[in-house]
Amino acid sequence: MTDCLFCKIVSGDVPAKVVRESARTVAFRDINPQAPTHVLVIPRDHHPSVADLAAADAGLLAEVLSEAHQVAVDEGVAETGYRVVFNTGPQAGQTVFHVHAHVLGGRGLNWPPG
Ligand code: D5M
Repeated sequence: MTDCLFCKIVSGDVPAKVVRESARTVAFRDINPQAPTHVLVIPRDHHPSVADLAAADAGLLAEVLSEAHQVAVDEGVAETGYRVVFNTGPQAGQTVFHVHAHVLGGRGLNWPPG
């Protein structure tokens, strides 16, 4: 999609600190980090939300989750613990409507989240 911020990161038109790539996914540092590790994992293809991705391509959703775990390993937070979050819809705080997994770690994370 031409007016999608994360599609522009995939195409290289908007710069990002990419930490990991696969044929179908890109992982990059969140511009407003909420934890010492805060990386976003996205599919290269445009899907607005995790619900849309699950319906359209469950295999790609599994790959996004696998890449999220590999980010945690690469960042050294897999052993201590990390969180993978898909904000879905405005009330959950989704602001960018290209599905993205937040990978958060490197500090204690409260539950329930705000
Ligand atoms: O999360 C959207 C996230 O996207 C939010 O944590 C900020 C991040 N963001 C926004 N613009 C950029 C750029 N240009 N680079 C990296 N990260 C970015 P949501 O769950 O939709 O609220």
